[in-house]
Amino acid sequence: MSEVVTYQREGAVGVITVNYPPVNALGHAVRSGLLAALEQGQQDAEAKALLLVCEGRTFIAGADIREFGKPMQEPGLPSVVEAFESSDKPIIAAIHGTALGGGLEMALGCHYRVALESARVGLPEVKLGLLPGAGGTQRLPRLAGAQVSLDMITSGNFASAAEALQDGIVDAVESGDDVKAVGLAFAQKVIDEGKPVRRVRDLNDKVEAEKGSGIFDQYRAGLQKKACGLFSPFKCVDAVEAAFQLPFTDGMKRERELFMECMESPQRAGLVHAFFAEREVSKVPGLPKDTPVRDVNTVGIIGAGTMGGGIAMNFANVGIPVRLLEVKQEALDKGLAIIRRNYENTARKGRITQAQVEERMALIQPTLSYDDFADVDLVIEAVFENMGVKKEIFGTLDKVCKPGAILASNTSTLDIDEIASATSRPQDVVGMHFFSPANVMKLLENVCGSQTADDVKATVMAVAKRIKKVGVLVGNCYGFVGNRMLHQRGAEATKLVNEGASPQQVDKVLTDLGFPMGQFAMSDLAGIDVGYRIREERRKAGEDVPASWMDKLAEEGRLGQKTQAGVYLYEEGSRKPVVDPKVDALIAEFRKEQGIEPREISDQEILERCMYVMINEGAKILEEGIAARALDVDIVWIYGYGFPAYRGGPMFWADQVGVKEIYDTVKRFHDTLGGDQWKPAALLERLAGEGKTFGSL
Ligand code: T1G
Repeated sequence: MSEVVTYQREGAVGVITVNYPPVNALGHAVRSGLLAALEQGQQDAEAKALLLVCEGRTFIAGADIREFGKPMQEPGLPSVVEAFESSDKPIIAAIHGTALGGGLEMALGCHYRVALESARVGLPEVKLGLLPGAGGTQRLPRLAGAQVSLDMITSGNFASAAEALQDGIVDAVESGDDVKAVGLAFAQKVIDEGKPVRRVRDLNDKVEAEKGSGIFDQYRAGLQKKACGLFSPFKCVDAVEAAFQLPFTDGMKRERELFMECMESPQRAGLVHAFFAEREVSKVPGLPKDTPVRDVNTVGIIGAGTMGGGIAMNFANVGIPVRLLEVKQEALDKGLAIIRRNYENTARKGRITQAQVEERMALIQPTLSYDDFADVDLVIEAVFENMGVKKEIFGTLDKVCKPGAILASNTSTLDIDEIASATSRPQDVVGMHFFSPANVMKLLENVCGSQTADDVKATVMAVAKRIKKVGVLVGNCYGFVGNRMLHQRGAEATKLVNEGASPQQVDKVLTDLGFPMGQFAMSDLAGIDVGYRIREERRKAGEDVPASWMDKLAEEGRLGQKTQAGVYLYEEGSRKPVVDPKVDALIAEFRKEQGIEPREISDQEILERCMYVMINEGAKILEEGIAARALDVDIVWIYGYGFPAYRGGPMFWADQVGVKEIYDTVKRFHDTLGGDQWKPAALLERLAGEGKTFGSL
């Protein structure tokens, strides 16, 4: 008898119960257990109908993703679904929580489906680089038709129980939270009314009616823009189309072929890695899971600019009161107006109600006085990147804030220890680096100073979860993890342009890799003056920072999108970068001044120099312990900089390219180009020598 799937008759209903925490995933034990329980139900003469129900938080949430990439153990899921569908007793699935992927496919193999009104259903396989591989592409269209099936399967979005009822995916929706009672009542009704064994595979009206419709080609055309380099959405369309072209059995064979193509793709490997990495980052090595966290019931934010305002919204969105401090009333008014405008825009798109706009605005209390920070639990400083200003603020906070208040800086590069040195409580000081726009970007780099207390680390990681961010705990160095690597990529990209590449050529190599925007389009978004100011500060501090053609842009007032001209031109109200011949001329002029003879540079050299310098920096970050694991670096880049999740993040991608290949190239660049950035990281050299990967760390 299986521990994870049990059979017990209640009255005339044979109840098959799955209990495999945390989400009743269809691992091998569950698949075998389901067949065993089904067999018992078939043999049980007293059972006139069978009920499939789950214990715990949710109905089956899909195949067990941890099994992907390993040899598949029989019984495979399609055969389990088929066994249920072939039962000569009606089988009812009772759904609570989220019936997803293989879980919904199990339910579609049953003859009736009843859901709690709080339940949701979905086929999110496409988010893992896959497609529904246990009949979902063949059965869903037979209930819901082509459009609903294509929308659901290519987006991976969940549908509410009400939507599922409307689309014919479930037969009834019931209130309450006792899913077993609801299932038993529905099963008894099926018995009392003598309802037949209704196999979804035999329902052909919808697929007959839409045979030959042009929807599939239209859908493929539409996906060209939306798929962002992913190929499994197109395979999803092919699989669904087969339901309208082939008999069920042949359609299932076609689905299997397409599923296996996706399963074997590097995109699936990347997306599955990203799925688990996003969950692993919150489990910080060396920080016990039961580390206490401090209460955070009120938050003080210093600075009502773009970042401060965006940060304030994150807390108001989840009902946490915020005190927003500025030095001048007009700055406060401006900041609040921007916050309100952001909320009004969201309400206009129907994502929140006007009442929620007002509720959230009411939670953001403006103030000009530090006295209002006396009782806040967490302060986040979000003023401009100047160490002197930050130290002055933290000195004031040290005097004003209550003992135990956490004092955080949103600095994107500066030294947390130096900031903490302005206080008498370095153990309470931490970095909380949000990414712009702070109310949108999911990444939160939580930066530990050398004296930051463990409960402060645990608290800011818990805060990240509460405000729906992906928190990554990182160490303290210039640029932490993300910006430290980005800085190297930016420097290399700028040199490539010095040497002969154009900004648009460099950017295209990066967007072809899957980034949403290239290095220079990003500079235009952030503001050319941001980098310019940092270089000027470092020159003033006596560092040898080479002249850059980008300095000329800043000196000519071409600051990027905000001036409609930077590396690129921007039409009024447009964010689309347009190549400007004047910039090409400015670069040519700069090369002449520097005595540089431009040369043809290949896309491959651009890719290797932009990406491998990042990997080498990532390896240094890992060997210095600034990031605990390669997956932390991957998540920083996926959620902070739009690194394509289907490539798994920079370190996962490096493993796929080949660590040895990268090491050899980095070594070659060190020999030919020179510079510390090309000095191979010891870790990179070791892994290459041992034939190991970053994932093996
Ligand atoms: N397999 C294995 N583990 C899973 C899992 C899964 N499908 N889903 C979640 N977990 C783990 C997760 O790693 C975490 O573990 C814990 O459960 C809680 O998850 C043939 C091939 C269900 C909406 O894509 O969307 O079916 O960190 O933190 O925020 O066609 O998990 O606690 O150790 O995310 O409440 C299709 C993926 C698979 C669903 C719950 N199914 N999961 O969210 O909790 S492919 C999916 C989710 C498939 C078939 C194909 C979410 C959730 P730990 P969590 P949550």
